[in-house]
Amino acid sequence: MMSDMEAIEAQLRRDIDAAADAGAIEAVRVAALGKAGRITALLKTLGGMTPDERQAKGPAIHALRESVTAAIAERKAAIEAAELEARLATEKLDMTLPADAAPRGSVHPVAQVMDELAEIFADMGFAVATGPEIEDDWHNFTALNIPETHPARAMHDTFYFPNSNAESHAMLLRTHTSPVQIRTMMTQEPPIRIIAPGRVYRSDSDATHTPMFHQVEGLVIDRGIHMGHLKWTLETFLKAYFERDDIVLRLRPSYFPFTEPSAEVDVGYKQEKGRRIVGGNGDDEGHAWMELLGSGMVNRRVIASCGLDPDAWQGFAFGVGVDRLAMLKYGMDDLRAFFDGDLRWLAHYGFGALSIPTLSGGISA
Ligand code: 2NL
Repeated sequence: MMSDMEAIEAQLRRDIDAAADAGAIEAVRVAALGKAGRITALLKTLGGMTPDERQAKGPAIHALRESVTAAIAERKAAIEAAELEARLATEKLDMTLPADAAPRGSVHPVAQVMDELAEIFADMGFAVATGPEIEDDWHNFTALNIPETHPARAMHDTFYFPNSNAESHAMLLRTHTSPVQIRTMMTQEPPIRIIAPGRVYRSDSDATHTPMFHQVEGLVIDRGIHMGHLKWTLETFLKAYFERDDIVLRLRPSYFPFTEPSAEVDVGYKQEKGRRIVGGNGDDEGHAWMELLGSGMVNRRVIASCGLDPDAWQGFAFGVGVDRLAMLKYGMDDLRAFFDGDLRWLAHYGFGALSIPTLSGGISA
């Protein structure tokens, strides 16, 4: 028996010393200590012994199991250390290599222009207001002095939600950002100075109209506001936006139900290499006028709809298409390309994420 165990131990120690890699040492472990291993078999013989026999032979068998287990663990650690050493010696990582080029996104011109507008108007004391794109017809029409029967409602080609009927709380996609201003007048005390930029929707689709487009409206409510404030604000805004001092405005009488009086605002421009360059007097040689904004003094009925006293508070408002502003400044000629999601178009017309417009840095620099 004793010589049996000595033979097993001697053989296992030779196998352990001969194991050259992780697979080999594992095979030795299974052959010795696994379910059908030789030491496991020895341990099983203890079960069939009398207590005296077990007391006599048990300690040696357990000692053998422990010394073989320790020898295997030691050999395994040595093999792992040698394998790591070999990898460190052969595998090299050049930390000075350039990283793989990751695809880089860009800021859409519409987003960039909205940031420019926020920056320009912030400098004049305007806050940015936002609101829901799904509106009810009271905030989108009724509060703006556009009653159910008013022809202006048909003008808007509104997207209504199913089960909307004219009488009861029709839900719709907002046709302008005016409802944001209505909500602001109903929840904030004047004086109010806000711009409301965002997506608006009209059932209209051709080369120059997309069913979704972007608008920014502005609103000032204070005491003693008059059209001089409106004209100065628009002139200051357009000079900052187009980054030139020679912007000339022409105000033409117009009609909107939500303003009285109302004025269409034209700017002078000239055609250069097939592009419209904003600036100069539209009546000058080589120049013409282009309609750019709608504006006016907020209708008393709109002020009253929002729970304010129109004898105490006056205001002006305006609306302008953001997509058109972007096209005029950055020279794109097809509105539909704005919303195609073509990455080549974005690579060409998009802005770097860090080119943040500031007045001090040059608004589009
Ligand atoms: C246009 C015309 C305009 C307004 C929008 C407005 C909003 C309130 C009250 C009164 Cl809450 N007016 N907005 C006023 C005049 C014109 O937009 O041609 N937009 C592209």
